[in-house]
Amino acid sequence: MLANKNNSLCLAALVMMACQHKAPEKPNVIFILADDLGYGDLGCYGQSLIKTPCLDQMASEGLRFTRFYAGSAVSAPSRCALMTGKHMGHAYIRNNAKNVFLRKEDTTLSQVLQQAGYVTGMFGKWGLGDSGTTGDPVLKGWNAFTGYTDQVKAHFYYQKTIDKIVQGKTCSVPVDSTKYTYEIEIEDAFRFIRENHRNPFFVYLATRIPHAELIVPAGDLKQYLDKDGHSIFQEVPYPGGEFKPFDKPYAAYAAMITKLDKDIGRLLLLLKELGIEKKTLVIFTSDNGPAGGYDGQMKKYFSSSGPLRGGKGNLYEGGIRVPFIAWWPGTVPAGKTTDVPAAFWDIPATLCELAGIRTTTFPDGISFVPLLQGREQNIQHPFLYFEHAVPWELSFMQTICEGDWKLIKTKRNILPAVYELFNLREDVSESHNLASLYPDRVKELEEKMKQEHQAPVLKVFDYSFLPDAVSIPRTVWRDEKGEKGSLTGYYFDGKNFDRLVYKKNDTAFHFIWGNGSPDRLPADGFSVRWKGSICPEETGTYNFYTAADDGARLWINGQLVIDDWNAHGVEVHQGSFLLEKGKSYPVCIEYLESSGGAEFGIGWKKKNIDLK
Ligand SMILES: [Ca+2]
Ligand SMILES: [Ca+2]
Ligand SMILES: [Ca+2]
Repeated sequence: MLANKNNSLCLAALVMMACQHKAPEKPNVIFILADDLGYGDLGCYGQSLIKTPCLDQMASEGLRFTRFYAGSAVSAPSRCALMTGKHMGHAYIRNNAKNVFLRKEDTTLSQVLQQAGYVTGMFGKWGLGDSGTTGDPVLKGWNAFTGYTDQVKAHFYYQKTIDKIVQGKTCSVPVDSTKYTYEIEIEDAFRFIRENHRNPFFVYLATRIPHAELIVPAGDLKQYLDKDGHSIFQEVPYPGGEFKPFDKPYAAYAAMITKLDKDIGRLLLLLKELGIEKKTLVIFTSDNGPAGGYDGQMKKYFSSSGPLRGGKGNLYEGGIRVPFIAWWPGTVPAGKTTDVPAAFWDIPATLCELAGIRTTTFPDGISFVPLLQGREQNIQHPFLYFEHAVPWELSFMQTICEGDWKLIKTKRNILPAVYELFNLREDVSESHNLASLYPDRVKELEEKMKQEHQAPVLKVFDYSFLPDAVSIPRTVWRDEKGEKGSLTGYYFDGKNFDRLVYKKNDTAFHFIWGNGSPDRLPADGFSVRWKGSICPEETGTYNFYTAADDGARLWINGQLVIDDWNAHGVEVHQGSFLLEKGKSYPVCIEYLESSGGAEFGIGWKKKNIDLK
C-alpha cells in the first residue's frame, strides 16, 4: 500500500514535471506593416500634429525600438527581406519592378510557420507575386488572404474588386465600390482572428494605409477639419495625375494614420476579449520611410522622418529606419526602449525561435527573442548592409552601418562614386560627411560592402554596368575660336535645334536639370549643341560615355562615336576613339530633351592598352 501510494505520488510528480518541461505553447503573431509611414509619424516617436493615441499606448505597454531598419527603402524589396529573411545584398527582389515575383525556391516565413502548424492569414498588400505566378499567396504559405497582390493596384482605395483566396485559389472578387477597401481587409483580419483564436495563428496585416492615394472616408477626415470644413493644416492641394485631384491631402494623410491607429486599438481590445493577449505577440512597423505626399514635401511639414535625413527611396536613415513596437503583455517588457540595431531580415529568425522551429532557411537573420523577453541581446549583427537603386536616374546607393558608423556610397550614371561617412551617435541627421577625415574607415567599410553584395539574379537589379568614368578635364577642350578650357554651347528652343535662344561657353558637362531646364529654355522640348575641339594630353584609345535623359550624340573628327538620338529616361551609351597627344580633333556634342526629367553628362575612361 505504502509503496503503491509512493508510486502514485511519484507518477503525479513526474506528470507535473513533464507538464512543466513540455515545449512552450506556440504564441500567436500579428505583424502589422504600415505602408510608407515614417519614423517620426507616431506620437511615441515625436509626432505632434498627427494623433496616434492607441499606438502610443501600445508602446507604453511594450518595447519600442529606436534603431529598427526596414528591409529596403521601397515596398517590394523591403517585403521580400521580411518574408525571405535576406538582406538586400542577397535578396532576389531588390527594387520595385514590373512582373518580378518570388520564385519557387524563395521560401517565406509564412510557408515555414504554416508547415509548423500555424494558420496563416494576410490582409492588405502582398506585392511579391500575382495569382498564377510562382509568388502567388496560395503558394507562399497563406491560408487566407484579402487585399491586393499587385502593388500598383494597391494604391487605390475605392475599387470594384479585391483579391482573395477562395477555395484554395487567389482570385479577384467584386466588392461594393463605395466602400473603403482598407476596411474590408481589416474586417476580414478581425474575422480571421476570431475564427482561429484557438489555433496558433500568424496574421500579416500589411495595411496599405497611409500610402497614396491620399484619401479617407469623410468620417475619418473630419477630425482634421475645422468647423467650416477647412483643413487645419497648411495644405498644398493636389491638382490630380495618377489620382483624382484633392484639396486636402495633408489632412487625409493624418487621418489615414489616425484611422489605422484606432483599428490597432480595437485589435488589442479584441485580443483581450478573446483572452489571448498573453499568448499573442503584436508587432507594429512600416515598410520604408515616408514618401512625403504627392509633392514629396509633406514629410517636412509633419516631420515624418523625425530627426532623420531623407525618406522613401534613399538610404539615409529616414528612408530605412522605421518605428517598431513589440507588444505582448507578460512577456515583452512594458514601457522600455532599445537601441539595439535590428532589421526586417531578423523577423523570420525571431518568429521561428518563438515558434520552436529550428531552420537554416533564414541565415542572414539574428533572432531578437532575448530583447522581446527583456533579456540582454548578446548576439548582434556586426553590421547591416543595404543597397537601393533609382532606375530612372541610374543611381545606385549602398550603405553599411557598423556600430555608430555609417558609410553611404552613391554611384550616379557615369559620375565617379560619392562617399559619405557619418557618425550616427553624434550626427543622427547625417549632416556632417566625415569621409575625407577617415579614409581608412571608408576603405574598410567599402570592402565589407563589396563582400555583402552578391550579383543579383535579375538583370533589372544589376547596376554593375555603370562605368567609373571621370569628367573630361577642361584643359583638353578648345572652343570654336581655339581658346583653351571650354566648348562653345548653343542653346535651342525645340527638340531639333529649331530656334537658337543664346550661345555661351561651358567648361564642364554634367547637368541635372530634373524638371527644370537651362536658363530661358522651356522645361520640355529643347536641345543643346556644343562645338569646338579636343586636344588630349596623352595618346590612347578613350572610351567616351554619355548619360542622357533624353538623347545624346557625339562626333569626333567628323565621325559619329555615340548615336543615341531617342526619347527615353536616362541611359548610358558609349563609344571609343583613338586620340593622339598634342593633336586637335573637331568635336560636336548634342543633347536632346523631349519631356519629363532632363539631365546630361559626358565622361571618359582611357583604355589600358595605349597605341603609341
Ligand atoms: Ca512602401
Ligand atoms: Ca523636361
Ligand atoms: Ca526627358
